Amino acid sequence: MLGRTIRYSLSGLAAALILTSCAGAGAGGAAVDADAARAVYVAPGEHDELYAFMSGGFSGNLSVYGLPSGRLLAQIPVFSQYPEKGYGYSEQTRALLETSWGFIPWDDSHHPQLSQTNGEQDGRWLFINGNNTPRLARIDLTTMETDEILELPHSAGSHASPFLTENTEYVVSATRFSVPTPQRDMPIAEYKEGFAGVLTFVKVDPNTGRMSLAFQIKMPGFDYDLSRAGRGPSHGWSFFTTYNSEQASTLKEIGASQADKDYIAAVNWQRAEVCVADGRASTIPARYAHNVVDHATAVASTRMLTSSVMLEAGNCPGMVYFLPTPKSPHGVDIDPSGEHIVAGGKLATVLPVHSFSKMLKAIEDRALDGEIGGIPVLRYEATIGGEVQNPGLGPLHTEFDGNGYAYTSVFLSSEIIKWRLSDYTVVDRVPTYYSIGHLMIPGGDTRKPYGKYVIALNKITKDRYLPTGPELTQSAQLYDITGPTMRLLLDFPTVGEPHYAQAVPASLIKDRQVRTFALSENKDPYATLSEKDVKVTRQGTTVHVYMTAIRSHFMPDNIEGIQVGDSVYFHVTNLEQDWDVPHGFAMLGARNAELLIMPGRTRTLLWVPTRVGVYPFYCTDFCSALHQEMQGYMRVSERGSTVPLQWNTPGN
Ligand code: K7E
Ligand code: CUA
Repeated sequence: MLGRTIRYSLSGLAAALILTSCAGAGAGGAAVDADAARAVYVAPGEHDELYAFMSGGFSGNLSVYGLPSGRLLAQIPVFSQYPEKGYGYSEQTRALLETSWGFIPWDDSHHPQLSQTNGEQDGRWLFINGNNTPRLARIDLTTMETDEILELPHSAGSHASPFLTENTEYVVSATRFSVPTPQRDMPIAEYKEGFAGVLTFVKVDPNTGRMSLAFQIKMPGFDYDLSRAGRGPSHGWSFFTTYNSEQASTLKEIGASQADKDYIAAVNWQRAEVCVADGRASTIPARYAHNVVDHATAVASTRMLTSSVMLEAGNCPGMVYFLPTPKSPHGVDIDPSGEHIVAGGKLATVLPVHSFSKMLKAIEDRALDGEIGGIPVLRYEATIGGEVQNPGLGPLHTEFDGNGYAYTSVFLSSEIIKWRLSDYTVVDRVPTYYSIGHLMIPGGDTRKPYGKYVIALNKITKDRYLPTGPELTQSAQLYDITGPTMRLLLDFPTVGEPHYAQAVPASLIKDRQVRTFALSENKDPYATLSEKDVKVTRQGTTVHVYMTAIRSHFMPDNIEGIQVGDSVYFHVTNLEQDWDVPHGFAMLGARNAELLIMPGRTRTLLWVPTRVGVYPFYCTDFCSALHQEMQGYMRVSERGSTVPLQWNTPGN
């Protein structure tokens, strides 16, 4: 009787708990405490504390959020055409998407990386990889625009990318898929003999940020998944995870999961520099595009490059070592001190942490376990610092709070674990909703983490948001990490799949935001700096319209004498010199996009009229009370028509 009473009341308590959590947090079910709302509330008119740059995954772009509010502030187009801004459509930006394969309007971006000086964020640039057609992009954080894209030759899936060294000496990239190197027609079954993985070191100019391919390292035909560079004592080294060290060429799901251990490749890039200088590398043919924006004209152009410097891993003793690591590791992350090398062994039962100082000792002591392709394999026991027990199922990525703790995302068991670096002990764990991939602590990959929050970047949201057809939004979750236990504060949706993200204190970049471009410094070859200089010219079937835009008119507004089949280039200069007054330009029937022209800039749209008639163009961005009047007409006549070329300006 007594037992029964207890049982009833226990089940009653359980029911109450379920009801409470349902009522508190919707069908997803996580309880959020009453103070959570206050912790993320940014009052109207106030600014967020941090900028977060979130990878857009297969959208190919980047989105900018404010934290802690989770408000979406901007989308920065990078690898994908973006009609809202005319990016990749306007004549000035198309060249950014050129590759050795031609114009490619899409990619899959994974890892944003903020530039660093002395291992700390310096707020200058952000780099991000294109995974599919291997590319690296650099975004200027004063304009939040893509400034440069460099294609990577001899690479196939630049996933371990772009992980930069602590003074941004290099952005480093490794191929995920090994391929025949150099490329050639060969049987796939001969993978082991003919396929290789290539690591790429791209030099960054410390003043301009401009990238140039310094050298590449040819490695055994494994899959190279992720990377981080050392810092402090481990500065000068880069670490790469590998899987498929079995070198299976088919059915990889099984074939690449056979061995107990794969490897972390530890690469001494300062040693590589010496070998390259000593002539141990060879210059080999390559084809890759380098696209840069000229800052005077704001016009992008492409240069095709034809060679790269390749170093065979086995041809530079002391440059590369393999650290056996269980099992099919995904992320590799280095703690703020530069000593701990954490591998996210996605099929491992423990979370292995190598010690950098033990690694150096193992190299000195020749504590070897054979070699692969001339690369020494160090003994696991000689390099391992410790193993985190009971890390959950499928640990992937680790970030650090700067207070002696590490935070690891765990995919299969959908959780974040917090563990102590000093004794590898798990001290806290929280569920994530659901299937977390990367996680991010502001500055959590630097010498000086900003800490305060950890953000879970989740693959699946199931029931956490209103349903939107067969595809549900991807999602981020914000947790407070200032106390001994992690505390969920907020869910917010993301654009595309958020692989990785980085966040920076707003104070580091907000006062350096460009507000307008000086009209007097506009060196676009088709710029029109004053309304009195507008004109329309014809050379054969090519028509150039030199047009200006200012509240609330285009000059000229009406143009006649255009013929079917002409190539009409609208070169529209925005004469405004006020912050946040872009004008848009859209032409009926243009098989293109709009232009969105920032103050002081010139952008060009190509229109090829296909039918006779009179067609309007108009401003798309609501710029003033008379925005709706910001419009004009194009008169299109038959080819060969005698209608003279004329345009309308006041008093004309
Ligand atoms: Cu783990 Cu592409 Cu960095 Cu996604 S990757 S999760
Ligand atoms: Cu200009 Cu609306």
